[in-house]
Amino acid sequence: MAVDLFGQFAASVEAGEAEKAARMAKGLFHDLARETRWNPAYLLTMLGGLVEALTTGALTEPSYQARLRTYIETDNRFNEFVAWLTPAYKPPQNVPPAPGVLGVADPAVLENSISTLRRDGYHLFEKRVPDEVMVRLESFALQAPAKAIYPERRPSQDTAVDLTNKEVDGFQLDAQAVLDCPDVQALLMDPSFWSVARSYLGCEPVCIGATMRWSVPSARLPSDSLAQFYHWDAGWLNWLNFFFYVTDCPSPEYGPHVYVRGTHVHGAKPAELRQRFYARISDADIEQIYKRENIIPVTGPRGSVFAGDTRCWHKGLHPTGHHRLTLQFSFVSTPLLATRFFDRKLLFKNSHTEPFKVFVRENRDRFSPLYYDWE
Ligand SMILES: O=C(O)CCC(=O)C(=O)O
Ligand SMILES: [Fe+2]
Repeated sequence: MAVDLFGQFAASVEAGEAEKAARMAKGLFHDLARETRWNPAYLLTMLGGLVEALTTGALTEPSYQARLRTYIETDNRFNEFVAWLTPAYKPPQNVPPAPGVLGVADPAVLENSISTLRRDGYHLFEKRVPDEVMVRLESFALQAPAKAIYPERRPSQDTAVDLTNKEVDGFQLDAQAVLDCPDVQALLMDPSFWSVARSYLGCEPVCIGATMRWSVPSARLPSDSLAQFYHWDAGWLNWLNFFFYVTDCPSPEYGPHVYVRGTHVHGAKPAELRQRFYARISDADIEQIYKRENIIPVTGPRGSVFAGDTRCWHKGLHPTGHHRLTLQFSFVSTPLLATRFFDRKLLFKNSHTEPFKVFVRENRDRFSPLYYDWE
């Protein structure tokens, strides 16, 4: 694979992209040199991690840390460089446009969503998932196995979802139960999410999973475990998330997702914040650096869908008045050098719907064996 990648890389250089490649490589090496003072330990552990991931599918803690540091210390240039290389060995499938729930068979709709994503890092789609699907997902999420998320320092615990429980900040639904839900399977087959992810990532995307979470209102401080402080995600090389509001989220008391527009790219995060490494950042720090009009809460009725490159600063606002239920799909350009999303592989089961099983079998590359297995 490495040889093939090199061949493809050389071909794209020959195809006249040499100047761009050189510019990107120069920027990357410049940042690496400045930030790491060429500390060979980082670079070697990272390369070792890549070889390890390629051969065993595993990513050890030191290689994960090295990859994370390279991401931060090059202020995203490393990831941008890999993103540029990825289509050479994982070209996007040439799939005929299909509308799906986002209606992106219309090229103007697809182009608009991609250009907004590139500029802002986020895009809220005009089309919504039909109400009846969200109603079913909500009832599923009220009785599905879940872990309660407690305020800091109290470990989470397997419990039934109880939105009246005043001690909890939220519930994380069991990932396997989420995949077992036929409505989730139907949405995972919907071509519009794949189209948007494919166009944004420029390669054939891999879906690493679906998560569902309740956030529960309280007068307490925001929850770190529920990502209610500003942060950027860092688990993968390049990715795109889709968020669905399964319950209404019309205003701040419902705890909408908030992002800082345009902060997914190189140069958008000041060194002073990056140097805190992978820390949660206070509202005051963000508000001091970024203009108010660029700090965007995403509000909308049940069924709203938005895509986000969560390299942007973002958080879920802590709800003070109403609970909120979200479904999230994560698509990555490559699962290589990625953190495992869940503590175990998710299983495709015989009990899953027939169309979903066919979809998975026909699209094996979209569901990496690093993340999934058959029962
Ligand atoms: O719940 C939200 O709106 C934010 C979730 C998030 O940022 C995360 O899980 O990393
Ligand atoms: Fe996040």
